[in-house]
Amino acid sequence: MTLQLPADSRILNTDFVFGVATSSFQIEGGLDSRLPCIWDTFCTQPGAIRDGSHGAVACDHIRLWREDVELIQSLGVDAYRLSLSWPRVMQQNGELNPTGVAFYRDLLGTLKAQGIRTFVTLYHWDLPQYLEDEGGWRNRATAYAFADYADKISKALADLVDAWATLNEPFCSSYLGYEIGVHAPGLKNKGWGRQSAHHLLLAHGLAMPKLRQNAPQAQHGIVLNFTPCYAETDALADVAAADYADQYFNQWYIKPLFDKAYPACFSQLSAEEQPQIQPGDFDIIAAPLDYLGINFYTRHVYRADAQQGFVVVDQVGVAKTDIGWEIYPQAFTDLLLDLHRRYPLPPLYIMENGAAGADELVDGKVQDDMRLGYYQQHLLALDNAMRQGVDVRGYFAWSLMDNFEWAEGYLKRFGIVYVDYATQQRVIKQSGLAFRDLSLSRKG
Ligand code: IFM
Repeated sequence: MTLQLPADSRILNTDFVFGVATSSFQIEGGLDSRLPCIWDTFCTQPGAIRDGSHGAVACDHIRLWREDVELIQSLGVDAYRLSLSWPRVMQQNGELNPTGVAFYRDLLGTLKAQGIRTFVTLYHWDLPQYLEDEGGWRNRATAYAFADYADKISKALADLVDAWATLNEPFCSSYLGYEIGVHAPGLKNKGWGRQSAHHLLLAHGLAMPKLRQNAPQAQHGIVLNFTPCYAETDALADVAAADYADQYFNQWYIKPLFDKAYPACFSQLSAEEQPQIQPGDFDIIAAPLDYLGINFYTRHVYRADAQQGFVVVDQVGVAKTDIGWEIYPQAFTDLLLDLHRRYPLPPLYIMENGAAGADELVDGKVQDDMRLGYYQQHLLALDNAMRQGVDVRGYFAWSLMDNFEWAEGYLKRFGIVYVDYATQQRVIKQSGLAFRDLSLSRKG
């Protein structure tokens, strides 16, 4: 099976960036060569990770990175999106860790030497534990620590990075980590979730001018995830419920970047739940962006609920991925068009899109038809949005390879490359082969 796009699709233009993505904690391992992070701690909490696993080895990328670069090269993609491990490159005294910096210089240098463009995220959830011990993202000082880290590491790697992103999915870091506690550091307090979100956005805004100054030739932005919110019925209450959820889960993270304000749901929070905002914060947060990264996987359907305000309505009898997320590509098109209408967007990159599958290696092959179908449908949905005027410059598959899927441990496989965790053997899945063929077909 192949991935097919209409011959006149702009996705097929050679200047459209095709890439694969990973993150540090999910693939690196190498726990002994860096400081502990909040996920190391979270993984020790009984019941926090579904299979009781941790990231101590993961895909052992810290040892196998040369082979992994060859793998990326063999996929025929233009770009690789990775994240830096903050606790690998910074020491507690605020100095860079030369060993950690050398690792990324070697990795990025090798990618560049192979002609692969480098998209680097500074924060994909692995906060140094020593900062969490001081309050983590609840503490305003963490935003300044992040800006300092961004400053130092962007100076050290400036010549090797094509695009910097400050944060990946601040929704997950704040809401999942500090508000409902299903991700590290596992805290459950609405006010802490909102305050953490504000400090994350502040951290982004503080880092942007430093990135721009240290790497003027690179592009600078942030990566946000969106789960579009649909009302179950046309009833006013359901429509209002979906709108509230959209403000709370999606617009909260993008509106301050462009409008210097939180959405209207802010005023419905109690005084303790409202984040403390200092004068000038929104001016910092709304630093100009060269690009906006978008991550999309699924949608949610909402119903009004007398007690909770809104509830997610499970969709029965519809196609879902192995992690239980509905496959609904129309929401991808809808999302892009909606953002395009609401905000003065810079060029967009789809930084993550993909599906978890119950993959099995049989006779040296992984026949992941569901994932292949998912990519096919979502590339068409993207093409549809681009035809209606949305300026999208690139698309990254999540993920290059199976990896540590956070609270799901190693149970959920998102890779277009299969990883046998017992042997660390990598096998390109059928979706990966199709992705390679599509990417190479653009180059004639
Ligand atoms: O694996 C994650 C990734 O780290 C962030 N975005 C969603 C992916 C799938 O859950």
